[in-house]
Amino acid sequence: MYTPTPEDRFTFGLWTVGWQARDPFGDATRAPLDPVETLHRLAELGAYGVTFHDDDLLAVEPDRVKAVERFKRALAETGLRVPMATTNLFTHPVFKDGAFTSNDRDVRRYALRKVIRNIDLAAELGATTYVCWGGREGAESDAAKDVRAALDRYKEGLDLLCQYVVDKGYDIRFAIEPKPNEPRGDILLPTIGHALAFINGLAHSERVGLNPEVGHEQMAGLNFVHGIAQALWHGKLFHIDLNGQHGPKYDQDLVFGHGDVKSAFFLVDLLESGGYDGPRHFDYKPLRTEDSEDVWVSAAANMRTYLILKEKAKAFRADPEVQAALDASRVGALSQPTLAEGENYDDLFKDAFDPDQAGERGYHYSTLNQLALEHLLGVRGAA
Ligand code: GLT
Ligand code: MN
Ligand code: MN
Repeated sequence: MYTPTPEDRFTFGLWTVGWQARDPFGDATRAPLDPVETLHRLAELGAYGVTFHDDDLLAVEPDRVKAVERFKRALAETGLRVPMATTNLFTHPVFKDGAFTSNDRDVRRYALRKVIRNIDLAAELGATTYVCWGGREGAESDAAKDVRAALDRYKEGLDLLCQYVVDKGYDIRFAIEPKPNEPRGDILLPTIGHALAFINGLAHSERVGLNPEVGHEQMAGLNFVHGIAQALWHGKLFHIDLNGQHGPKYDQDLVFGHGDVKSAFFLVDLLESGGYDGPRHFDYKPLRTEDSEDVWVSAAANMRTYLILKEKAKAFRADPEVQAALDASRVGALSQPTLAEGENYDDLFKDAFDPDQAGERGYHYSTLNQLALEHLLGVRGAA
């Protein structure tokens, strides 16, 4: 019943299951993973597709032409799709001060060439989303970076890349992935809100949206569900990175639902009802303690958890007690415009209203919250 199928549109980055678990304090604990094996294992588990950075393809085959050929063959064998691709602009030392916003102009030009080369492959493989995670775009000292100039260069880079896909006639949109810090002390476009504001100033703003990641907003103490709701409200939720995080600390990239499970529940509830029809993309890291077989156990856990939460959210919405509680809390009443058709501000003054009385009235949100929790804990019935 919780067995995923391609219709669920679950996707994984090659770099997720392929993470060798090298961290700042320790060496790799797992051998490199062949992307061809990844495709076969994910297809067996019921995934819909994979995503990749240009350099992920080189995990076991250093020759790019051969690596791409092997990858394409495995895609054909498994039927997996590539809805999204991205560029590694963070591992090589050349990007230590950033890519599009490095203080070194030659680095900025090299970064753009690296992206353009991989956009051609992304288009060939049918990807319609191109993610830009600017992990190295930032600084450790406020003296080191002229942030306004950096934003000019960030805009210049994205404007140029948009122009490139327009000129080539590619059906590709860009999705900026915000993150507050790590690996840089402070990263530019740190949250969904910063990125949304930045997108407004771009030459092709309609072609640029967001790829928010659960853990990245939660690292900043922000409410991910609210962030996603606002991204949807702006029509900018182009893609999503699902994972888990325990509050403000280093980026944990846990299995989806293995961090704040109540937030994961309301996120699935929103995604399933809020008009998002893109892939459900997992950007997690199998724990460093796990062996090469455990990797596939954790991959499957992401999808299973999503499907469980989807069922729980459906049951929550269908529960008559929940519906009565929603009415009692007047949740639906917020959708009614504050002024009636034909009214203007003068009409506001015609209301007979007692603020003291209204101030006494409860909203009964604890009841709603408890009902959600009980659905999650499995003590209330299925849909
Ligand atoms: C990197 C980062 C992720 C981004 C990937 C896309 S790379 O693993 O931690 O959050 O989504 O570049
Ligand atoms: Mn992350
Ligand atoms: Mn991510």
